[in-house]
Amino acid sequence: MSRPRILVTTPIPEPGPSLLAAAADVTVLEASPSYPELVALCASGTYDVVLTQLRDRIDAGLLAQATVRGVSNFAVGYNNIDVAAATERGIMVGNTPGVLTDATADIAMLLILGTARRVVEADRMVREGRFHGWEPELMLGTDVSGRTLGLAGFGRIARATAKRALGFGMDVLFAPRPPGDRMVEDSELGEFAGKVRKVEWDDLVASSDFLSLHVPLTEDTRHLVDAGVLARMKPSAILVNTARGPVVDEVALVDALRSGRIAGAGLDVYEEEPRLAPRLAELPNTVLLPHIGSATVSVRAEMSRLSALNAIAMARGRVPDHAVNPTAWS
Ligand code: 8YV
Repeated sequence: MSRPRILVTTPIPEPGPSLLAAAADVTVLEASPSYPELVALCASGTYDVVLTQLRDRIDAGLLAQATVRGVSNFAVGYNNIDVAAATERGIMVGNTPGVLTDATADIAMLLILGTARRVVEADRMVREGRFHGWEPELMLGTDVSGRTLGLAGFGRIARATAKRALGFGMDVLFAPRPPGDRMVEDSELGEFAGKVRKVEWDDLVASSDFLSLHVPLTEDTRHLVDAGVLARMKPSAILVNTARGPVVDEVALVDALRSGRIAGAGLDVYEEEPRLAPRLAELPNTVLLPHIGSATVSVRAEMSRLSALNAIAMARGRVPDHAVNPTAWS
């Protein structure tokens, strides 16, 4: 039997490359393909499976021409893929859930602490030689303990963030997947029963000192945080986004930060990565990270392993362990 052929759109860390090479003929692109290049590669009839990154747009147009039988995304999120169109075309989609939960929650907590305690401004002051000695009112920030953290969504990463925040003495509220997706029953709270409180999305917006976003990007959550939501937040509130940039209207966010409508923002993701909304980078009351939620050596190795195993399973005609649309071939 001939070996399956797998296309990898971007070099990934080990162990993925070794696993793939042992099971298939592998082509790794050196530079991320443009959309037309990706369409041509996926439609070439050369590959059984393509291993993609978030920036690879796998939309209905590409899928309509694709000859691959599977797409293995190197990410837990798959908003870059039109899963409904993939399912319709009998193309399986895989992702990498679970392995980046703690690392991403660490970044959410880091952004909460970093914005509250003005870490970027403070660091810059020291580096620029503007620290002239201790002063009673130097770089005063906001307390975290005793403050309210509102979690938009209560999935894996939100729960891991709740765990950390409870350790810091925060009051934790959540609204299950706003606006109005499935409810989380009290019986599903597990270790969080009696420790976190479920509220409606509007309450969450109005009562949070820190509002942290943990929803997938869908048509329902695009611009979930818009000018109206920003206007209903406390003026002292800080917005944290480790989910997906387009969940926030970034232009409205810049306006709200510039006018003091809200106090600050900690962002790991942007609406049009890697571009930032005009003037965002000038604002002192922000901590801005380059989408590093999952960026630890061990997490990226696990993502590599899972995405490679998903790709190999699909190339062999088996439903992978982490299939987003397991019924695609039925
Ligand atoms: C990845 C992520 O770094 O897994 C996700 O959904 O956002 C990040 O962990 C990114 O998607 C790489 O493609």
